[in-house]
Amino acid sequence: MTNNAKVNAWIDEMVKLLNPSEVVWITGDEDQVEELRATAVSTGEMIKLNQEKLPGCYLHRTAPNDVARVEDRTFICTKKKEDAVPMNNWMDPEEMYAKLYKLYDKSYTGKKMYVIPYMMGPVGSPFSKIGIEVTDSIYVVLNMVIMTRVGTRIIEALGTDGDFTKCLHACKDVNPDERYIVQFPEDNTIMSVNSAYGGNVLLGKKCFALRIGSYLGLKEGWMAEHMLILGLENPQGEVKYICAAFPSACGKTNLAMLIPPEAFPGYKVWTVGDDISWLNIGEDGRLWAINPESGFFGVAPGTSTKTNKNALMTTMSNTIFTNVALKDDGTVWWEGLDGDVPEHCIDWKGDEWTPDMGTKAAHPNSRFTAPAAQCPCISSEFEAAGGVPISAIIFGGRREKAAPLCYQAFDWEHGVFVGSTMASETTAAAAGTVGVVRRDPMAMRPFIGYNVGQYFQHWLDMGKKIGNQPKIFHVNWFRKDDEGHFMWPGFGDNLRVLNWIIDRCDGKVDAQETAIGYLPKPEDINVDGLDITPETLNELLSVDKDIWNNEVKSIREFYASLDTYKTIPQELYNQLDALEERLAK
Ligand code: OXD
Ligand code: MN
Repeated sequence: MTNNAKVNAWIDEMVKLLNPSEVVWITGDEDQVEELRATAVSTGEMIKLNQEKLPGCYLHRTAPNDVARVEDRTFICTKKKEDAVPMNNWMDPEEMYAKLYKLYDKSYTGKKMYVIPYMMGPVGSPFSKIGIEVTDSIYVVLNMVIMTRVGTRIIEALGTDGDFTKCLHACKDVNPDERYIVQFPEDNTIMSVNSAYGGNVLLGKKCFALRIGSYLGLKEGWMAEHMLILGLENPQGEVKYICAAFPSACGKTNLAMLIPPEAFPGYKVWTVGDDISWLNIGEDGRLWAINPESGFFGVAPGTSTKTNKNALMTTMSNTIFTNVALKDDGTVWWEGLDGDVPEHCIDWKGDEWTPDMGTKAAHPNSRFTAPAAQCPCISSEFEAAGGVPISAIIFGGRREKAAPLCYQAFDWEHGVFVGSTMASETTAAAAGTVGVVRRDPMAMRPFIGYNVGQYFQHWLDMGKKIGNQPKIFHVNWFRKDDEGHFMWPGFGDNLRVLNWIIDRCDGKVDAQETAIGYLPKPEDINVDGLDITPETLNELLSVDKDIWNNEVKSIREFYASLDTYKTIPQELYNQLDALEERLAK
């Protein structure tokens, strides 16, 4: 398939290790992909859905113990421990390789070995990178075909001498006690074993595009971030691009595909990406973003015509659904989808389900894997080799109380401080307790491929190199009143806040200066057609000093917990002191 000696040597090594019955190179040709679908259906690995209503769509169920990313089983293995901890689990690479090689040993016996050459980023972009994933799972192959650019054209792009990220996956028996998701950044290598759930096994996504990507970004002077990318077009036809980092399952896909409310005629949102951005400094001194992925691996529950019509439309064909419910008519269902709750379906575990059972029909982290090109609002710049120029960066999380609806950082350095202290209530995207507040710097907590203090320093250093810096903002769509109701409608109405953000970038609107940053003046948020009282809006745009004094304490503790190797930049401690002083005034 290739005359790249490095690829061939690695594949030979893998064949010896794994002992497959056959090696199958993924060419990306439709005939081959169709044959794989048919095989997966014949073995029960996938269920063909109603092809009249959902052409090209399939359903897959994972093992009930294998439904989310497993952060406690995810490791960054670097020669020196301090290059990975304290935010990551660490093990000495030699020790980890020995452990893993034992687990992989002959694990493909009697199975085929699929070799997927793939590219993260548009073909032809100087910012794109190549990986090769070896897997024993057709489900992984079919997902990678949607989520990345795969096949012969990537082998051609790699050439005889090109470098690639080595990605090895084996389902084995999905034993959670021997499940490992391991990155070896210094060897440009990823190894995943004993899982078949998306985020753990589609190795181009979190493992490569974020963990290995962030490490490469540090070495090479760019950034890999857990950010959506959208273009906001105004009625004059001008498009401004925004990146936004929210933790997993906090609405990145929804914001990326937002449909403007009626009060904003002539506005449009164009989707460039919904999860990951790779950011490079352009010759013009601006920050330019590409989306390394070519599909959406979105959370299904809660997706409806009301919350995200564009996502729903994207999934109407050629989509793989994972762990959603199967309706009697061969279509799919999940909690929060439009229409009536079905009287009967097969739940995500494959069992009979009726509404009176009181259980969820779809797993809360059930997903759709859909081609980005099918999105009705996909940006014309989606395949642009140079990416799109970023005007604003937004950080945000789920906070019931602390964070106001929106505020702007005073400058880049303060923005890095704001990002580094981000906090959010946990969701079902990762295994573990849901709903507890945890600090999630830049929404990258599970994805930084190296030491977090160095990562903050990299953000500060990049700021110095970007001549024309994007402005940095923080948003919180999830503020609740004392009765526990959401105070802001969210979804399409978030455009009202994006519009203020772009106006700030364009210097068109004033703001109130507060201890935590610049807040919108209530009259500058267009609430036409919205059922919201002036009191609620004022409260959404207020800063509670008691809460923020507690935040200061909690951030101090957080920084201390990260600073075992004294890597947290002094600038960030200075920012914290300055915040404390402003609050005391
Ligand atoms: C994702 C995640 O799948 O962040 O995007 O978990
Ligand atoms: Mn994500």
